[in-house]
This record gives sequence, C-alpha cells and structure tokens, in this order.
Amino acid sequence: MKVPTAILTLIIGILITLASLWVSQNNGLLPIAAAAEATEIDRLFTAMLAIATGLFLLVQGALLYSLFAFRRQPDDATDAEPIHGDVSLEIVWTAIPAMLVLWLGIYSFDVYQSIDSVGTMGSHNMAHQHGEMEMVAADQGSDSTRLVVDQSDVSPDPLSPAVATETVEPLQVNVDGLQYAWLFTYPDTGIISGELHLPVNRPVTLNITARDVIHAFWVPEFRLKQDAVPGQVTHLNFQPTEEGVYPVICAELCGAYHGAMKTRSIVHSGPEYQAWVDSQLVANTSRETVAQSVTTSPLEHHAAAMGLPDHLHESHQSDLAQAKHSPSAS
Ligand SMILES: [Cu+2]
Repeated sequence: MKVPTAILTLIIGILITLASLWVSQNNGLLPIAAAAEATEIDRLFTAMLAIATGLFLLVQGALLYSLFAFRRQPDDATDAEPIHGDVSLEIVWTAIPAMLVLWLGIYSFDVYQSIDSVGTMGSHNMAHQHGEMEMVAADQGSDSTRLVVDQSDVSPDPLSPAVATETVEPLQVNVDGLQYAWLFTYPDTGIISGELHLPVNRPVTLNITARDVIHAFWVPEFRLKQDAVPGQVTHLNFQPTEEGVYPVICAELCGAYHGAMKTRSIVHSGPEYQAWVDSQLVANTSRETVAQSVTTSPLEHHAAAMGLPDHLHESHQSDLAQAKHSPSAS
C-alpha cells in the first residue's frame, strides 16, 4: 500500500508537533518556580524549547532518512545527478527561521519588560530607593558614579503619593558582591546577613552592587539574574511565592574561587520572617552589651545572649546548626 506524500507529510508534521509540545512540557530541566516572575520566564522557555525540539527532529529526521533512502546501491557505480539547488526551498528555510527569531526577540523583550515592572509599583518606591541610594552614595563618599546612575533611575512624579498609598511597599535589600561572598543589608532595620532572608508574597527590591570586580546575583528558582557592578547600583524587583531554601549563585567568573561564591536565599512565611528579624535585632544589641564575655562558645553565647522564648531559641539554633553543617544546595 502506498500512502500519498501529502498525507505522509501531514502525519509526520503532526507527530513532530506533538513530540515537541510534549518535550517542552515534560523536560524536567527547570527547578521549582519560587517567584511570581518565574511563570513568564518559564512560558518563554517552554516556547523556545518546543521550537528547538521541532527543528531538531525535523533536521535530524531528514538527515537520517536521507542516509538510508539515498544510500548507494551495491551495484551502482555511476555519479549522482548534478543538482544546482532549489531557490524556493532556500527562501522557505530562510524565511521561517527569520520569522521565528524575530518573534522570539519581540516575545523576550515583552517578558523582560513585564518582569522589570513587577515589584516596582508606583513611584513612591522609586523615591524610596532614591533616598536609599543617596545614603549608599554618601557612605561611599568618593563614589560619584553611583549618584549619577541613581539619578537617571528616578523620574520625579507629582502623582507619586496617590500611587503609593494603594501598593505594598517592597522590602528593600542592599546586595553587595565581593570576592567571594554575598552580603545582604536591610536598610530599614540595619540587619547585615550572609544569607538572603525574605518574607513570602511580599515584593522585594534588591539594590545590587559590588566591591571589587563584576559579579552576578543569580537565584535559579526565581529565574532572575542581575550583574553586580562596582560603582553602580543595579536592581531586581520580584515577589517570592514559595517558601523554601534556594541557592544564591555568582554567575559571573570573578576570580579563582568564583565557584565557591554561593549562599542561600530563605523565603519565610510572614511570622517566621518577623521572628528572624527580631532574632537578628536582639543579636545585634546583645552583641554590643556582652561582647566581653568569652566563657562560652560563640554559638552558645550568641543564642543565650538573645534570651528568646524557647521555641524561637530552638529554631534559631537549628537554623544556625543547619547553616553550619548542611552542604549548601546547588
Ligand atoms: Cu563572584
């Protein structure tokens, strides 16, 4: 029985399409999506993977088919037919990829823009950032670039107070990259931490910079990556949506121990986050008052000095112990 070519082509096309869609949905390549922005990124990634799988199957399939269908017969010693190309075929296989690339470019830019705007709700936030950046700039005295960059970020908006009242103020965290660690400073409370603690479902603005060379702040579960550049402040606006512990990775080769420049991002429930903030604040004050006492180990000393209720005390200790002993997730 001979199947007509048109029908055969149609069937192959449908099969390739189904296979591509299946691969794009069931690839298991991405870790869990822990931020609101991740869904947009994942949609883009899924589309790209579907297209890539389809093209791969088409090209490799045609190659494999040709290997067998046009194989030299054992008794055939003649030359192949002289073929000088096919103009319409070349137009088709140039136009289709060109349109795909153009569409992907526009789609990517669209996703990029929507992500950049999520979390930066209202200009009150920007004014807030502005104040903070000035503080940072003042801190670093000689660093005039920082101030210049900062001002270009801020557009004065007379309507800002009205906008601000309707939105949740994003949590501000200043992120410092240095060889080979991350430092997180919470300007509202003065907390400094080696790990990024965040409350779930609250917008966050990270103000990122570096002290020595260029680094890049990356949390795969948030699907977000941003350069950390000395003398300049870059931002990431996002909203964590899943509680959990996620790796923070430096994604810019920054020196001999670049591979070890890792820490954790911990997304807490609201009360848990507040407990962490409180424990840090208590730890800060007690560190000043009992700094001279050296009879206990730093860890016991630290926990005892906090004088927290038992359950908090325990959870804090286990948190510390975990941070100490568990190999960092990667
Ligand atoms: Cu680095």
